[in-house]
Amino acid sequence: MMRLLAILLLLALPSQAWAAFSTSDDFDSYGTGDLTGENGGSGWGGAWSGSTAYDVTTAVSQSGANSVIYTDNGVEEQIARSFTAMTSGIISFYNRKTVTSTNADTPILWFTEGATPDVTNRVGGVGMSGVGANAGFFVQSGSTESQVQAYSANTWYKVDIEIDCTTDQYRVSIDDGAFSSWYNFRTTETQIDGLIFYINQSGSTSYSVYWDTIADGEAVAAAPAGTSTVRVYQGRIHTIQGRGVRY
Ligand SMILES: [Ca+2]
Ligand SMILES: [Ca+2]
Repeated sequence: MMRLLAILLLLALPSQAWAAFSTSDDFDSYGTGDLTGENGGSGWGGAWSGSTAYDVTTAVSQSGANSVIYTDNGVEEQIARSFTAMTSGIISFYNRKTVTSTNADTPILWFTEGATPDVTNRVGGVGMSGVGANAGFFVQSGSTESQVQAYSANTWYKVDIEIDCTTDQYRVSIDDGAFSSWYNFRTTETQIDGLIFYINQSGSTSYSVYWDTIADGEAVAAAPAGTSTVRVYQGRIHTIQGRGVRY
């Protein structure tokens, strides 16, 4: 009886408490030009909103014909979008930069919490930097930065950000590699509900940065040769957690 009661209690937990990232956009339904105002994909709470320096382009793409390009213009700026709130799960996207220079601006994908996603309510994020000891993909929590791994110019990388609002931490995997250590959110949060493509204006070298294929990391995680068992195992754990079973 106790076991039955426990199962019934678990089934009765509100699904919102276990909500995962269930949002996607491949930018392929848009015309070229300004991204701001575009409202495709699924799982979002409104259109892309922000700087007209972010454009849909066919120059290079990771999926379909289109990606998003930002070309350096020496200004700190952002474009943002709200999505259906998540409490745990994996935000997956692809990122690419034309230079590794120490003197180029730093693009960062921030995840946020708040009615309007903005750099002021950033919670954590992953950037591509050429600066100092943290050159490469790096995570940022407040003013603390830690390198995840180096990157090569003009190469698409898959970035997975695993969110955990129970511990107020996140971790990162590049190209389906091992996850980083867990890093603290800047602020404690009950949910995450927005993201930003952000440019931290810090250098003078001209460059471009691209983003493509935002998706649920659990749904799109391709199994690299020889490691399929690991990837399937991770996916199963998340599915089980989504049904409220504790370990
Ligand atoms: Ca534009
Ligand atoms: Ca695409």
